Amino acid sequence: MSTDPKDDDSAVLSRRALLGASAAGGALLVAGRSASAATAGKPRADTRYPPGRPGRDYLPVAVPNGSKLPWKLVDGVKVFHMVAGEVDHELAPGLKAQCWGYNGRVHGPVIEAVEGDRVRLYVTNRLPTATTVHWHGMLLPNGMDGVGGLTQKAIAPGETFKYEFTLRQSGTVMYHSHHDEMTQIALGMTGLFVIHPRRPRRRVDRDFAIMLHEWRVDPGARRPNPNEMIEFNVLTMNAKAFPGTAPLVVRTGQRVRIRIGNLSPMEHHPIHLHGHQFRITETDGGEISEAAQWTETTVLVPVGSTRTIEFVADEPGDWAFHCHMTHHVMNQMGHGLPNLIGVKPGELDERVRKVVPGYMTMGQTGMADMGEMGMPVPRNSIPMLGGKGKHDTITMGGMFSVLKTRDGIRSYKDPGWYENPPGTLAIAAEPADLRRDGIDAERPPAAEDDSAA
Ligand SMILES: [Cu+2]
Repeated sequence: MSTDPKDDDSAVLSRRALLGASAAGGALLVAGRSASAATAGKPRADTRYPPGRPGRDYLPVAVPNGSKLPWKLVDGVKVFHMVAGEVDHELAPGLKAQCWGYNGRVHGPVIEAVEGDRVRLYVTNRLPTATTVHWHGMLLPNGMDGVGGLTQKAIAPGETFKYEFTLRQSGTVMYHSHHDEMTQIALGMTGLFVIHPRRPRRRVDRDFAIMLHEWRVDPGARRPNPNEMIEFNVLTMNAKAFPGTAPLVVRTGQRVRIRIGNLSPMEHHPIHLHGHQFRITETDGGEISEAAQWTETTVLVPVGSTRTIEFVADEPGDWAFHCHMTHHVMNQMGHGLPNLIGVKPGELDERVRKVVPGYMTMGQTGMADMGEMGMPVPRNSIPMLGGKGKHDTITMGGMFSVLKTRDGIRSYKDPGWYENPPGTLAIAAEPADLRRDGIDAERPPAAEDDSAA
C-alpha cells in the first residue's frame, strides 16, 4: 500500500494508526465496523485452502447442452487452459452459425472451482484478431481483470497469456472477452464461472447452469451479425434455441438450483418457471441473506448479471421454463412480419398463385398455424416457432426449455413426455359436464361491470 501522504488512502491510514494506538472514539469504531461489514464472509485475498474436489467439496453443476472446462492440479494450483477461436455451432436443428467461442464450444465451457482455490488460467488466442478474458464479477488483483488496453495488453493471435488469482468469494460469476466487446460477445465469447462455497449453507440435489444470449442471424446467413443493436432473431439458453434446448431433468422432491447468467448484447430477460414458487438466493454479488430473499415465479436477469433461484421440485410434470418476452420465445422467421390478423384474402390467393405457384396468405389468425404447417423456410434458417409436444405443436421457440420432474427416476436422461394421471389433464368438456354446471356456450354470462364498486 502506498504511504504517499497525498494519497486518498490517507484517511484509512490515519484511522488504522489511531485504532492501533487504542485511542479510538465512537465515531472511529463505527467506521471500522462498516468497513468490516463490506467484506463480511469473504476470505482475505491470501486465504488459501486445499483444492476443492468434486463430490467431496461440492456437487458439480449440470450444464444442459453445455460443457465444462477440465483442470489439473499443479503444486496445489488448479490449472485451466482456454483456447479462443472460431466455432461451427448449431443454434437449433437446421440453423448453423459461425461463432467465436472457447475450446470449440459456444458459449465457452463452464469453469467450476471452490472458494479459496488458487486458479491459473492460460488463454491461447486462435482468433484472427486480439482478445482478452475478463473475469466478470470476480474479486481479484486489478492486473488480472482482463480489460484490453486498461488492465493488460490484448492477447495477440497466436499468443498465450496467463491469469492467476485466489478465489475469494462463492457464487456464480462469468467470463467474457473484454476486447472489441461488441463483436466478440455478439459472436458468443462468454461463459459461466461457478465458485462453490467452502462451507455451503444451503444444499441442493440438482444444480443447473444456464447462460442466456441473443443473436442476429439473417435467414440463409451463417455469421451472426455483431452490428445488430435492436432486432435479435435467435434467443438462446446455453446457446440453443427451442426446440434445440435440452430439458432440465429432476426427481420429484429434489431441491433444485438454477444459476442463470445473461451476457446478451442488449437485452434483459425475465425468466419464468411454471408451477413453482422459487426463491432468488444469489446474485453475482454472492449469497442473499435469507431474510432478504423473496419468492417469485419470474426472475429478471439483467445484462451483465447472474441470478440464482432455488425451489423444491414437488410437482411431477413437464413445466415450461422460458423468457417471458414474447419475441424471445420466437425464432428467426417470426419477427418484422406484416400484421395480417383478421385480413380476409378473398380471391387474392388465387390471383397471386398464377404468378407465385403455391402461394397462400398466412397469419390471419396469428402465427400458430405456421408452426403446425411446417412453413417452408430458406436454407440454414428455422421456422419462427414450433417444437413437437406430446399433445400438439408447442407454439414457442427461442429462450424456452422444459423442467421435467419425475417420480423415482434413477437417470437424468430425457424421460420423454409426462403422462398426466387421470383427471389432471385439461380436455374438451363433455356434454354431461356442461349440463350439470349449466354452461351454454351460446349464452355465456355477461361480465359484471365493476366500475361502481
Ligand atoms: Cu428474453
